[in-house]
This record gives sequence, C-alpha cells and structure tokens, in this order.
Amino acid sequence: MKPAVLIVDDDPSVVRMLEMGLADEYEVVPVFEPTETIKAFSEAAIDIVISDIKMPGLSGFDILRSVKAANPLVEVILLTGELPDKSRPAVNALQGGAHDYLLKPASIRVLKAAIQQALAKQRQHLEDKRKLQDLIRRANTDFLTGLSNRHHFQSQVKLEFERSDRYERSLSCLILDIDDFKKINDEFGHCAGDQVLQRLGQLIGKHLRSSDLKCRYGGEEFVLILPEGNAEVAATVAEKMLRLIAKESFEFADPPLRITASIGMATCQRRNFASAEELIRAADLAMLQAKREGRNCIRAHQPSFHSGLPPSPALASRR
Ligand code: GH3
Ligand code: MG
Ligand code: MG
Repeated sequence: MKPAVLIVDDDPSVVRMLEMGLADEYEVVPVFEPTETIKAFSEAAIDIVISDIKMPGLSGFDILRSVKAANPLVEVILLTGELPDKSRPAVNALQGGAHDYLLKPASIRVLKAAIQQALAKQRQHLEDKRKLQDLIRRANTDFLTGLSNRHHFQSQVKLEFERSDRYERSLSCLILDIDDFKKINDEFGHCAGDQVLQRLGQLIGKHLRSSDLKCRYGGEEFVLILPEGNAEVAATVAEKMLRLIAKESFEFADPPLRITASIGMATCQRRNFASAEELIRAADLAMLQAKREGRNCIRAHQPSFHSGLPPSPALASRR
C-alpha cells in the first residue's frame, strides 16, 4: 500500500502540480480549501501532510498544530514562497514540530526526499513506541501466568479503591492460595509446580471479567479485585473458581494430580476500609482462616472482625 500524502494549498495549480509529481509513489489526497484540511485529514489514514504556509482562513502553522494534536506521528512538511526573511518561518515551522520546511517552487525530487525522510522518521517512532509498550507490558506482567505482577497491581488497586471510596461503590477482593502447593514442588519438581501456576493463571484470565484486576501476588497466591462487586458477587466468583479448579487435572502425575485452593474474601461497604492495603489484609486474614478450617473452602471477612474483634466467631462460612 502506498503511503498517503495530503496536500493543501490555496493555489490549485500548486496542488495539481504536486499531485502529478507524487502520484506514482504516493496516494495523494488533494485539498484546495484550507479550512477543509482537518476534515479531509480525519476521513483518511494520512501519513504525511504537505501544506502551504500563507493561505486565507487557516495558515500552515494552524494546520501543523491541528495535525500534531490529532496524531503526533503524522509528519508535516511546510512550503512557502515567503520572502524576504526566509529564516523566521523556517524556525517557526521547525519549532512547531514540522518535519521540514521547503521554499517554493519545491522540486519534486527534493520533496520526495523530504517525504522519504519523514516516513523513515515515522517508522522509527512507531517502532520505538511499540518497543516501549512491550517493555511496559513486560514490566507489568507476571512472566509465568501473564496476569498482573504485584508491582503493577499495587497502582491499579489503589485507583480502584479510590474510585469505590469516592463514589461509595462496591469493591471486593479475593485472595486465592493453592493448598499444599509445596508438596507438588517437592514431589513432582519445580516445573510441575510452574505448570500448576500457569494453568491457574489461564483459568483466572479466562473466567474473570476484563474489568477485574487479576494478579499473581506471591508464589502460589492470587489476588482478584472485582470493581462494583458486592459480597454476593464475590462469593459467586469464589465458588466458581473452586469449581473450576476442582475440574482441573495434571498429567505430569500418575494418576493425574488434582488440586484445591482456599479463598478469603473482603468487600468494601460503607467505607469500612481506610485503604486498599486494609482491604487486601482483610481478605488475607479470611484466607488464612479458610486454611485453618480445613482448606478447599471460602471464608468471608466480616466488618466487625476488621474493627478489632476476635476473628473466629465473626468469620462467616461459605462452604
Ligand atoms: P498451604 O496449603 O498452607 O498454602 O501450603 P502451601 O504448601 O501451598 O504453602 P507454602 O507457603 O508452605 O508453600 C508455597 C510454595 O510455593 C513454596 C515455594 O517454593 C513455592 N513457590 C513460590 N513461587 C513459586 C514459583 O514461581 N514456582 C513454583 N513452582 N513454586 C513456587
Ligand atoms: Mg498455598
Ligand atoms: Mg501461600
């Protein structure tokens, strides 16, 4: 596919001349009415804009600003026949973010060279952007499961907590910890343990909503944050997770290994938690309670428990 070049000039003969010269290598979008430029720009996927500077209604600098605001990756080449102070518009153009500034009449060869250079710069920017996004994604992701890592999760959960606190919306936290995971490592090796973690990561990724936060918090411990999720929603999700986990089997063992997990839940309601850390801590305590009470079960944190009352009587059994 040819790169798309938009040409705007209030002198139609200049537009026609440039269009003829560039059409063999580029998809040319001619614009004869400067005020129509942004409309034409937004209607087509434009790579490069070539604009006259002095035009009635809208200057080349206005077009440069609008194009850069709409898409900073699009390169703009400004043309002008302005004399006698040639340097001022050139400086303005380059300071405003133009890729190049050419005096009229610009030769097609010179213009093509400027376009080639602009396209190369654009490709480099795109590549840099892709690499940066990839780096950010890697920095935020747990390499084993593809879920959020703890570092990224901390900032995500803080935002969700603040939102739920400000608008008094429900927010639930589930902590899921695989039961007797150490035995799996000890008996079948670390790679087998990793397989179990990966499978659990897949289950969580597949069965939770994209708006939920899903994180591998520590070794074999996962934290799930359900925005807008009340205690009932949290219990439904927790029960679904235990059902799904119970269905999994691992062929590295003979007979295939089955696993279980323990889940602790806590829900923000009527501003019962002062911070995201408190909410997570409450879910963690409920998870430890589930461990104490036999594993493979779900326990919910109760608000009275949080306010300092002894834990065990206040923990409601879900299973
Ligand atoms: P409980 O039922 O009380 O949770 O017991 P557990 O054995 O699951 O828990 P414990 O905390 O005693 O052991 C967790 C183990 O998880 C110990 C650690 O070596 C292992 N582990 C932590 N991170 C990884 C990992 O990335 N891969 C593997 N394979 N194992 C891990
Ligand atoms: Mg465990
Ligand atoms: Mg653990």
